[in-house]
Amino acid sequence: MISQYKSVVEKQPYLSESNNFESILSNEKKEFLEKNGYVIIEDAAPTNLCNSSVDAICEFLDISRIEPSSWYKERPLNSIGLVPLHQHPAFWDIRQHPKIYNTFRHLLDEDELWVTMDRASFRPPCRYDLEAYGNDENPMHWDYDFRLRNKNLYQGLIYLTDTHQNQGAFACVPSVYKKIRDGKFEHANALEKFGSKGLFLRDVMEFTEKDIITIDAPAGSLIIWDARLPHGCVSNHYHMPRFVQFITMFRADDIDSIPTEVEQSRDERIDCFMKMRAPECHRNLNGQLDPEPYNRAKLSSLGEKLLGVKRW
Ligand SMILES: O=C(O)CCC(=O)C(=O)O
Ligand SMILES: [Fe+2]
Repeated sequence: MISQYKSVVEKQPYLSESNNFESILSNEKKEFLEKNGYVIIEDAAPTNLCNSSVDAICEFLDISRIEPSSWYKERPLNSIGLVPLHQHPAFWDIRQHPKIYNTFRHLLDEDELWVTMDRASFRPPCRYDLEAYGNDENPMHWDYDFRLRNKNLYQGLIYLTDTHQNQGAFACVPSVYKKIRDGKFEHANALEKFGSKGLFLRDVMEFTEKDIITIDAPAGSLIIWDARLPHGCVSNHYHMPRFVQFITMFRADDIDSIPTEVEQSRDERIDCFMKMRAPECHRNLNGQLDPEPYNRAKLSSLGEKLLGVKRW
């Protein structure tokens, strides 16, 4: 399975766009994120790059984007649709896109960033006649123990196709985020149950569907959320699959800004990239190919810095 994919990104004029990042993540959007725990940035990733990432996922999973009979295998790789693919050049073309960088740059108020070499998600519509595909909900949870952190931590994903509210959309509980942010969370004691794999909201408090917001947005939208926001995704009851690429950025070489669970040294990052391997924290998933059998991405000057191979 050698990809025919050719990287489309040439050297990026990201510095000349640097004065313009206000238009990508406006101050209103930054305030919305602070107020609600999440924000949607439309048009962050161009449609052609999103389509290339969808193609990469389809090739990896051996499915067709439009042919429902190809979406359901005897057994899915896992129950929540994670696609263990990381170094595909299509993923890198989104990671090194100047708009995405400038969004995080404005958000974190920092020029020197590293990007995560994160995976993707494919979730076809639920099929109740197939036990393995009857429910693909990812229940509300936190991934990182935010009590251990003294800096804001943001997570993110990109909708690679238009995503309807019922289409396995990203979902979250802003009311809980607001209480945590304000130091008014009544169930703080129950957070003692936090483990290295995160914590489900249902193990901390009771809540109902009405507390959950589901986010529909067009292809190319970047959704960023604060790690204090309980989040997950609803089951896909639409007629089309959901395709997502996960992505976030951290301050380069700043251990405090990176959760220990996903922390990597500069050398480890470069090694993963050069050897086409998943970051260690994402290894050994069902269906993983190690190394990933694709051509290595062609990095722009920005991409080289976001990886760490070139110093900022
Ligand atoms: O798939 C989703 O929409 C949510 C994924 C999630 O929980 C995460 O990226 O931490
Ligand atoms: Fe999560």
